[in-house]
Amino acid sequence: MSKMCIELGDRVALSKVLTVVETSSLEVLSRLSECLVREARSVIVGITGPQGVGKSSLIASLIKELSSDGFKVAALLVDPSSPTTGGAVLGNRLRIPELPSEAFARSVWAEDERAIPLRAIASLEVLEAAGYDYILIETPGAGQVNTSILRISDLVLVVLMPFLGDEVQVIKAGLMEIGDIYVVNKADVPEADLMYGYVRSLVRDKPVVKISALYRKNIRELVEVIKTEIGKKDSEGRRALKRIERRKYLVEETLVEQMHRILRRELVGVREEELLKKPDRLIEMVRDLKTRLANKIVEGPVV
Ligand SMILES: Nc1nc2c(ncn2[C@@H]2O[C@H](COP(=O)(O)OP(=O)(O)O)[C@@H](O)[C@H]2O)c(=O)[nH]1
Ligand SMILES: [Mg+2]
Repeated sequence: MSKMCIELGDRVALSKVLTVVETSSLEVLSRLSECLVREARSVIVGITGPQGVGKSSLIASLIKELSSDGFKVAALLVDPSSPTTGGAVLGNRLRIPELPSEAFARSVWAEDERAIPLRAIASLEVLEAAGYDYILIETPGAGQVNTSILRISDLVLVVLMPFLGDEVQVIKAGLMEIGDIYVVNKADVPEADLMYGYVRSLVRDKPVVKISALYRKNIRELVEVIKTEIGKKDSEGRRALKRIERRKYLVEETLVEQMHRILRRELVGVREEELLKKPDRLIEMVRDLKTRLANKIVEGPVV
């Protein structure tokens, strides 16, 4: 095994590799190709839900519980806040105190809260190569439901809590379709029972688990439900299919990112007075940009 592959076993070295992967995803993955695994090794659990419901706290609890079972656990916290302020990034990291020695956690900045960034998907491949049994990935689910979590996760946990107010509309609008397991957090609050009943009535055929991430109540029960649901997915061959879907997403996002970059550069060259003319001129402009974009893609580097 090459030095690079062995280094993935060291948390500090792994962080450095991930930093490089985040800036130049596919290229670095190709350099890592001998470490990447052919068979699915990691169970990827997506954890989504509105801001403040306790997703990060739940991840901290799950890391502890799964680690005590002897599993190697990694967590990726996708964070839509600005990378320049750094506040939330650090905040997310700090909420996981006393990380077990075998576990790993990292924040990934996302410019768009509706999509999972390419750098996070590429990081999943590296974490799988590093031998993690479980990779927990937190994505924000506020406002718009982030359905890209479905494309990359073997299992999706939707986290809710009492007193969601207006967000109940969001839940009705889409969150109730994307989850494999529903988690009602903050069970220490009396009103949690009401929320639990409500969620139960909305998702009749899916498991609903009431927990307290902060006080670590019912985490063991949740872990058992996760294992049962993963077992079902495995027996139906769904995890293998999900892995294919994940790799498609990786290829797709690489191209989308590249096209965006080129397009933004090309648009700088568009004369402003052209944009002030009648809108039928825009069709010509789009046609022209399309040709230029295609040429740039053909001439440019592969990734
Ligand atoms: N009462 C109570 N508060 C909790 C529980 N879990 C998390 N919280 C609190 O809820 C707030 C938001 O938690 P966080 O994990 O950052 O939520 P996220 O935005 O969904 O990641 C924090 O102040 C947590 O301490 C719980 O089980 N009970
Ligand atoms: Mg969080």
